Amino acid sequence: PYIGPSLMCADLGRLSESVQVLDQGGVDYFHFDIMDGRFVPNFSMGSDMLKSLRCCSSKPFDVHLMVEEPERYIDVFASAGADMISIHAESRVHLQRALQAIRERNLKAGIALNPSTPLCHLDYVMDTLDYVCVMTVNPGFAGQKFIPSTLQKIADLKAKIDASGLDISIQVDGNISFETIPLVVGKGASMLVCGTSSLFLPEMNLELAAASLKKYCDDQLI
Ligand code: S6P
Ligand code: MG
Repeated sequence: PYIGPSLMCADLGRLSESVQVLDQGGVDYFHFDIMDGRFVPNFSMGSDMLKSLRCCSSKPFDVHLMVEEPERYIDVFASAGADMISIHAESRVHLQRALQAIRERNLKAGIALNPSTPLCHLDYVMDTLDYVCVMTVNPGFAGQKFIPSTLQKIADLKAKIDASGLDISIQVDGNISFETIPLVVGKGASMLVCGTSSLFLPEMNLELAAASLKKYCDDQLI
């Protein structure tokens, strides 16, 4: 599975240093959580932060828009240096138009789904979709508990993608830990969002944490 550090969980005062350490440590992409205080009751990062970190890594920058009216922000994140953007199906959005707008900027287009949102929201837009971000916690905060019913959802999504014959990746976001990684990967997830549960650990420096997570993921037989 691919490792994507959730940068809102990093030491925000030393963000560029953390990105460099993680880049060298062999992570596969970087996950940026964007919140507007409306779609979720919190704030996190913005496009200027992404832009100023662009020089620290050439790995893909993945933007998770937890905002109402995400279409308004596609251009600003595309110009800042995003490579992939996911929008929430539950936000105020014309899904197909937004996905198409992301792809027209030559970025990968994703849909994020809250834990209770059914997969039928993907119907009719599968052909304009590169990845699905399955939220395994309710969005808005790091450090929450894994919601077990999302495991069946990942399995159902994998079956749906396989039946479509399309090339769509499954990303999982929320309490992705050494305990939950084998479970989600076993159900078909290939992109992990790694936050306080697996990578940004108070008792371990980032270099060591990245190395042990990478070893753990490389050793996964599934
Ligand atoms: C939360 C956000 C996530 C978190 C990540 C935190 O709304 O979308 O990307 O940053 O899930 O990871 P953890 O391990 O603290 O749950
Ligand atoms: Mg996220």
